Amino acid sequence: MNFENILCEVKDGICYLTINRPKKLNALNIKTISELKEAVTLIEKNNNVKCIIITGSDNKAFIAGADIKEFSNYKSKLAEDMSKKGHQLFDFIEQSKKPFIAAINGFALGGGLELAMACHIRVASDNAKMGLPEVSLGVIPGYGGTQRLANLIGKGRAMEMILTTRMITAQNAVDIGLVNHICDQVNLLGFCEKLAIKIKRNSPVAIGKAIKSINSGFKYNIDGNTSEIKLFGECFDSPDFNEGVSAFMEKRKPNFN
Ligand code: CO8
Repeated sequence: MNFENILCEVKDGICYLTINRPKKLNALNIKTISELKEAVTLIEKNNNVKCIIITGSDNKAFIAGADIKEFSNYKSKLAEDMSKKGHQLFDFIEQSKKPFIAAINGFALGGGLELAMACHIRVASDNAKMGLPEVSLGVIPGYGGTQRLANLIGKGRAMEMILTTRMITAQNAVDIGLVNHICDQVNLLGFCEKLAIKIKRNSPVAIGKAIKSINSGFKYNIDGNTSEIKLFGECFDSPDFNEGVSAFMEKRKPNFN
């Protein structure tokens, strides 16, 4: 599989997917989202793949969010469409019968943390920082974050993380159950590989059904996601959105009234 913004390699039943835009801290632009969709669709059908590890290239970021420059001129309709596409991809990953492990090797922010949360297991390197900074840009998490974060760490903590935009450390993330494990950055992929090897010894059919069964306990979030898509789109018609995104691009602090 040849892609522009992702690397994809299959070895001994494990597929390694690396988001590869290091100069932009692996930010998810439309091209990357569509390549990821193509890759995971092929992986789902490939019987040689038993487990997938997703990571970011270089040692600074897993993914620093959706590409802010790309969506800076969006209005509500386009934003809703983008949010829907992201939801479809991340739901596909969450509902996959093959386990996805997120190897969080640095910043996992906004859409990046949302992708990690769609994976079945998360492991973070000790330098990782995680957060959902969207409200500082005048938008809200639009790839399932308002739903999955609350499911993973509880409503109160999710409210605080989203409303304050505070980035948390890997140790904080382990403490609140956002990630399963923490390890040195150099050992991160090896650690994830060991998990993948343990998993792929087991029945692929049973693994698929276990994932489906665990997920079925959280189906109530479908309404939440529909409302998130609509609300996310609405943010793009607000002056706060223009101010938040302009401030980021001009490398200054936003000034919201
Ligand atoms: N989008 C686009 N470019 C980015 C992003 C991003 N999310 N993050 C970093 N970059 C770029 C920077 O602009 C910079 O590029 P350049 O060199 O051309 O100026 C380069 O990556 C390196 O970044 P910095 O110089 O900023 O590196 P620092 O070490 O100073 O800071 C940070 C690292 C703290 C991670 C900082 O880059 C940052 O705050 N990034 C933005 C984080 C953020 O707000 N993410 C959330 C985005 S919103 C989102 O994800 C919504 C999800 C739903 C989307 C639905 C789509 C419509």
